[in-house]
Amino acid sequence: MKIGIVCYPTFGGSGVIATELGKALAEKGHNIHFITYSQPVRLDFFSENISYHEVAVANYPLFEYAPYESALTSKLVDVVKYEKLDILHVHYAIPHASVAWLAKQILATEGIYIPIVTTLHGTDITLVGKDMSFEPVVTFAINHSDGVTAVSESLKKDTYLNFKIEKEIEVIYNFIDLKRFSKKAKDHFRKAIAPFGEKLIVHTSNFRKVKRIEDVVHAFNQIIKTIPSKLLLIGDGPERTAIEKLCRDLGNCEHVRFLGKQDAIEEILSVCDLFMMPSESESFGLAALEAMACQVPVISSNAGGMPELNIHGVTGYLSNVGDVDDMAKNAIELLSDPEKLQLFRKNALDQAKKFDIHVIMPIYERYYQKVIDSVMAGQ
Ligand code: GMT
Repeated sequence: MKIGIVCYPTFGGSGVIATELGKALAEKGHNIHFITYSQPVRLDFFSENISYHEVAVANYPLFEYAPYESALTSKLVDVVKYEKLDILHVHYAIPHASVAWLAKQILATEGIYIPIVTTLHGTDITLVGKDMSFEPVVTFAINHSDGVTAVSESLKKDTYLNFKIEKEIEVIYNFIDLKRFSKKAKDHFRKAIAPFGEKLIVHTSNFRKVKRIEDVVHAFNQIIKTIPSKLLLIGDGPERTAIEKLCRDLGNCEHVRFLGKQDAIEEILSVCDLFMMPSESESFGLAALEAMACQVPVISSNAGGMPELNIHGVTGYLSNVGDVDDMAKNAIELLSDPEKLQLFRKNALDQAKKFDIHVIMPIYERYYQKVIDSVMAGQ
């Protein structure tokens, strides 16, 4: 198949999933065209089956806001037409789903019919998308996509709850490349960061409010009173300064390391004992899946799709959003019981294997074919 993929080219979960999916489909022999405003961060190798089309937004003194949507629409029309794409897969509803619909209408005037699949990722539904300033467009674009997928049952439910959706939504879970994300022998790194055998607790995110990183820091503050440990905070974003200040106020800076954005995250995860994800809302929790693949159990909130990934009492523990005491209690219990920790590590890996890219990618392939067939049948 010739597949166009539209996504945010950043470290965000939707961009990572879109890029990894495209890479895996290309490896399988499909022809993949990434259409994004800069090269996707995970698109780090050359393949004869992958092309990258950059969306350049022309600047003009009249534009207070660069018209990204118009530039992307024009680029989609161009790429679909000249590369003869079979299907367009757009990730994150805003603005990609409505842009794809407009491109489809333009192409139809020339007798070209391009099926559109929209994948809903999370905040496009649970946070930003349902805001009045976007809701009518998101509802329309979902209802006019030829296929719609959501990354968890919880996100599917939230979509039906928050929008008037007439379309059937297919759940296709996030996935992981277990070749890359596996426990690596990096003990020298562990010794450097925890020279006295301290336990290592880790959190990775884009440091947005929705991640509730303050809960990680407060829970950690309770944990270090019982268990000598270090906290590794990976990533960067708007909350970073506030979290640094919180550590200073709590006086635990010497035990907290801000590692910033990291490429080889799997190497750091490999030496960690616990992963914390106390998010306010989390449609799936790709970062937790990456930790689990590296045999790190998860202490998380029970928001959104987290219970579909992190199995309470098996791969980690779930707590109500904001229940820092419960998170700290669960972490202390697990860190002070080596046998249980070992069992949870194994369980975490077993659970991660269910989301192996080689299991999930063929589901997308079959879904694309189903959507193409139904669009062709309706012409
Ligand atoms: O909101 C983010 O953290 C980024 C966002 C995205 O779309 O880039 O992540 C969402 O999509 C990921 C991939 O499908 C999911 O694993 C994350 O759970 C989801 N984030 C939220 O729902 C907050």
